[in-house]
Amino acid sequence: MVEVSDAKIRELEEKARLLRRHILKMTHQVQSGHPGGSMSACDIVTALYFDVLRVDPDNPTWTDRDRFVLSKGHACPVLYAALAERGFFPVKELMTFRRINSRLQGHPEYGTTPGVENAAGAEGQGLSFSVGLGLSARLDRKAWRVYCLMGDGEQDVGQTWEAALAGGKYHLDNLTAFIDRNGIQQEGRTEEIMPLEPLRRRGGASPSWRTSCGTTGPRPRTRS
Ligand SMILES: Cc1ncc(C[n+]2csc(CCOP(=O)(O)OP(=O)(O)O)c2C)c(N)n1
Ligand SMILES: [Mg+2]
Repeated sequence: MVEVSDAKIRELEEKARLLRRHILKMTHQVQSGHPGGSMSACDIVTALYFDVLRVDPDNPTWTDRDRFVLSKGHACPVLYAALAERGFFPVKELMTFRRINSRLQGHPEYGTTPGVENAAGAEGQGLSFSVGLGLSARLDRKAWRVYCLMGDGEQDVGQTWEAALAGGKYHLDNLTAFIDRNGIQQEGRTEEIMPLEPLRRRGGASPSWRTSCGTTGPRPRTRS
């Protein structure tokens, strides 16, 4: 268990608020995109980019960087907002989101946007990609880690379970996977469309995965 100070938590909460503001502005100005799935992932992405990931905005392709794989690519506004605030490109570029010729397209493209590690849009592929990355780090005897963020509706894609089985089989202790359990997918509540519970017991589909559940979300600002 990693200890995080109260001051750091307050700093991260403030940063997450800032990212949420960016997400609203980006999707509102173009009247397009997925603000909901971006908002629900905001605390996870904030914690990763501002406390956990070893990345270098001045050298986005640094060989030894940690890799963040956004499997639910439609939530890229949160990724772009985090990358901009972390210094990978100018914050003002966020307002080009989903515009023609922008580097910030509606689904992330590898090689187009500094800091983006995978192409995504068709749900269900990110964990397989992450397993491959984890295996390659191990083969190269590298210490970098892989963090993969998936949606809960995305668990309906069978490929995620195949990837989880493979990750378990190979005991990939350099891979951390998140499922953003916001309870909703495009056409309704996850439990109505394809029930997932008990999700925790199914976690990783293999006993080799250590699983834990947490709650995220903005807390009301306290006056001091
Ligand atoms: C294979 C595939 N099928 C359908 C879609 C269309 N789609 C875009 S967003 C979305 C809902 C995803 O729900 P979830 O994974 O729970 O994401 P979140 O709630 O975090 O936005 C769907 C079905 C897609 N992108 N890929
Ligand atoms: Mg969802």
